[in-house]
Amino acid sequence: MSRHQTTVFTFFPFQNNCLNVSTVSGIRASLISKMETNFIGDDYGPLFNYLFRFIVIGDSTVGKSSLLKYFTEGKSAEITDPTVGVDFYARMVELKPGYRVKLQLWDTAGQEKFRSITRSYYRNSVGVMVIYDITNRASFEHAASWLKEAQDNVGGPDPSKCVFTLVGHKSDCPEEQRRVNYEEGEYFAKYHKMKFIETSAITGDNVFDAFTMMAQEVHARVNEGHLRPTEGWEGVKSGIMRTQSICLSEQDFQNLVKNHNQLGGAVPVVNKKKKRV
Ligand SMILES: Nc1nc2c(ncn2[C@@H]2O[C@H](COP(=O)(O)OP(=O)(O)OP(=O)(O)O)[C@@H](O)[C@H]2O)c(=O)[nH]1
Ligand SMILES: [Mg+2]
Repeated sequence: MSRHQTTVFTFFPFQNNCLNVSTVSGIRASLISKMETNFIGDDYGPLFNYLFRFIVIGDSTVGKSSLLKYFTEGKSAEITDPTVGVDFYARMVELKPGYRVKLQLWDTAGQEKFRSITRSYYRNSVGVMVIYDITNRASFEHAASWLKEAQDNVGGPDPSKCVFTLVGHKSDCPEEQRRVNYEEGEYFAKYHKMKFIETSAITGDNVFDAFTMMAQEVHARVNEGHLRPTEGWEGVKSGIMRTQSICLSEQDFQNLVKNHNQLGGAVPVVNKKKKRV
């Protein structure tokens, strides 16, 4: 049986703002292709590829907190208190196999007295969900002013590229309680170039789709180059990688160190130890 010496070393997890993901991905890709025969681990997926921040707005009692609770916890609370100021939720979604995006979700108070607090949260959001209650006509009529406030306050490299979604909520309610037709919501959304969906935090209908639809759209705009992680803006951030282990021969290890030094030492190489295989 042949025996040869290998070197195991680890890439520590890092944040993209410390180290450029594309640089590291490029180095890692070329490394892996060069060292194919020595590759022993399968823990190469990132923890998440991107982080997107969304904000959820709309009149009080339309069901914003219930919708977010259902999306992040799989259930809605039986009794809900009005949100005071701003609340925060998070959930990971997989946009395609192995491609994860972390969603950070700001839940805002619909009550007028909190308006000045919630207004400051638009700037660092890349996605805005405007919610109305399909059984409450006034909440639909106020959607235009919520949308305008969001459009005036979102930030990022190109605020016009932020993604807006209109959500008609409480779709579980009986038809006789409905005060806003599906077609009216759809028309409003089309007119304002928004996505549209009806949801329920009682049955869970379309809850997951509402958020993933918006995440997919943000991701498409990131891919097209319209949106990107930008210093001083929290709407889109690059992801975090896992700790990774690769097993290399001594010769490959020496080559890597040489390349690593030529690249200005971008890849942290630690935990060098000898291993017999
Ligand atoms: N039938 C039905 N009721 C819902 C649904 N979602 C929420 N509710 C009810 O609507 C009421 C208000 O829900 P919240 O989630 O607190 O509303 P909110 O928009 O967060 O209100 P604020 O925090 O004051 O802005 C509660 O009584 C919920 O139980 C739903 O999908 N269907
Ligand atoms: Mg609330």
